[in-house]
Amino acid sequence: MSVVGIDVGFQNCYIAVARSGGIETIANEYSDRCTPACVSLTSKNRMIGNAAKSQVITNFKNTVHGFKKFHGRAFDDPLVQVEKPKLPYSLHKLPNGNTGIKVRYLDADKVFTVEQITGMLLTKLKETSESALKKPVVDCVISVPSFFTDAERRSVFDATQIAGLNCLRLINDTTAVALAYGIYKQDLPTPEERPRNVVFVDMGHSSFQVSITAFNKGKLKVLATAFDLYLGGRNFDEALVDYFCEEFKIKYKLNVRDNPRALLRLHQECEKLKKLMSANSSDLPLNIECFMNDIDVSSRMNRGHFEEMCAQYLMRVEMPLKSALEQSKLSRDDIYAVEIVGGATRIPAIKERIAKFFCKDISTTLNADEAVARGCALQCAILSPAFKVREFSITDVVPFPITLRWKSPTEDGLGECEVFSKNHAAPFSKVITFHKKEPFDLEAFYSSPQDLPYPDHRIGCFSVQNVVAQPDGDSSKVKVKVRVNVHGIFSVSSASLIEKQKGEGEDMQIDSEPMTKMQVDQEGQSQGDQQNEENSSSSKTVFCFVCFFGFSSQRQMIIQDKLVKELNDAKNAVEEYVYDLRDKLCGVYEKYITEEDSNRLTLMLEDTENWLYEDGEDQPKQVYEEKLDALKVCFYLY
Ligand code: ATP
Ligand code: K
Ligand code: MG
Repeated sequence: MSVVGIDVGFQNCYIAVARSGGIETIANEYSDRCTPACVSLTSKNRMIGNAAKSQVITNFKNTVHGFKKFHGRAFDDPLVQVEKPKLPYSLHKLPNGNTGIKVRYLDADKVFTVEQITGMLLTKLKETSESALKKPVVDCVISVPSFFTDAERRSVFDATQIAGLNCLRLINDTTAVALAYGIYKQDLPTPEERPRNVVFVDMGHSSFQVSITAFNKGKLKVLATAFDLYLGGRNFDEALVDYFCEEFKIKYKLNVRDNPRALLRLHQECEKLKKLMSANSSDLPLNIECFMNDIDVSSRMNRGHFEEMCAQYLMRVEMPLKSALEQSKLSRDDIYAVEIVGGATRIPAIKERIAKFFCKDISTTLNADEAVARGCALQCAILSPAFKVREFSITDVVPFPITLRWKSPTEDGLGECEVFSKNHAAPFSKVITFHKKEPFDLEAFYSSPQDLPYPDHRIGCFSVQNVVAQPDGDSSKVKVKVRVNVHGIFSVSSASLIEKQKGEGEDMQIDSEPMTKMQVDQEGQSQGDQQNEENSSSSKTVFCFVCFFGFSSQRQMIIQDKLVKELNDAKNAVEEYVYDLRDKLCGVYEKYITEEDSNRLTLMLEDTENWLYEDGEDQPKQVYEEKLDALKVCFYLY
């Protein structure tokens, strides 16, 4: 079993693995610990990572980067439409509405899904880890931004499957960082003492994330998260690009924006200049030879001027910090440390803003580039039975509140209830009891669309089937288990009908409006998949069909395929039983059974067979299972 953690960044990916010496980040074949999130398709092959990055300018139409935010997004999504004009490659609307990436590959036009592109990238990262570990890599933990919604998480998860990885957990970036921070700390307060509260700030290339986490010995609990989805290192590059485009228009009469290659080159040079300015406050040169139309260009920039240009971005640093602090209900004095990671936190003005807000020096005890990957590997080590690591419990939060709405075809019981509030502990399972006489549908959606960084607030629709009234006409109790799983994804995991016990009864069914009544049992935190259900004699699992809203992903197809397969298996089992028993009645059983019984059984088998082609043609799985059980019982009675 492999222990691997992967930080899939918008720009940069890192891998950490567990080896005998502990957790370490590993280098790729270019001796680089950073693998660019870049895929380049050519007429002969595909290149991924460093090799692809070197093609960004020469093969700009077919070199794909900056695609992380397209996960789970429709082509018409406002975010996609904002990104589209900035990309050197083309986007394409897929038949299902998703964002496709259009390239020329092996001399043919090809449209890839974002899952396929990330799948290619992950395949590369998998190979890199395999060559470091010298064994196959399957199990891993992968980071996602804490603000990713279900659709985005499911899409990333699909990409891991395309790459042949078994993702044990999609962990939030800042939670991975918190784990990397806390697990080796020897001096954390005991569980009885007041926790140590630490702020984690991660500014990468594309976004800005903040979390406040409480630590005690052996555990961490995220208290709050906040973010700016559109604030990252690339905004600072773009500010410089804008500035020089204007300058070169006047100074050299060049229209840089009309020339994709020149624009990409300017981007690269501006990013270098930005990094230099982090270490150097003096005037710095920008020189690009043969930039456009054989013209060499040159200019200068310094940190002071740069900060003025970027004032609008620097201003936005405070908001998420403030939001996280307010949500955590802590005061500045309760904060033990402010730890920063992510490449863009190296910009001095950003560090200053963060320090100023918390009235505290900021700490850089973690490796800014590798902390996320290390945290992922640590989580993988904790989940892996093959690796010994200190026990450390992680409680994350639900970033966006989730509401469940239910309705039935004829009963007028329409209702809704917020099942997971903002910052509710996750992963977490709850059992909800409904009183119903017929099948019903559950719709899950994010409660506050206005706070959601995603255009569709629907999560999924779940239909609870085969619900019937009790023999005495009363409503049946249906227990539905809902959860936010380890990946931060919501689901309805099971539904069971509780059959009324003799003697039990009247007083628990007194509710006059049975169908609208709903009760939520907190089942406590469940890190794994604990299935400690009802005293099983009285409960029966009812068929629950699942459908996701939003953008059909491979996962949805996998789930549907699985349901269809289970259904077919159940139906085939009935058919096989019929044929098998018929053979045996004329064979091995012949001499043990009277002719009369044999005829009766044969008749029963014939009935069943006819049923399978008529009424039984298209039934829920459970009906076939019951039919099979009934057949078996009939046979044993003889
Ligand atoms: P995201 O977290 O948004 O998915 P990422 O994880 O790929 O993106 P990081 O690798 O954390 O991003 O950071 C990359 C960004 O940090 C780039 O914008 C890069 O230019 C910037 N950066 C790196 N070093 C410096 C530096 N010394 N000064 C300023 N910016 C820097
Ligand atoms: K990264
Ligand atoms: Mg990052």
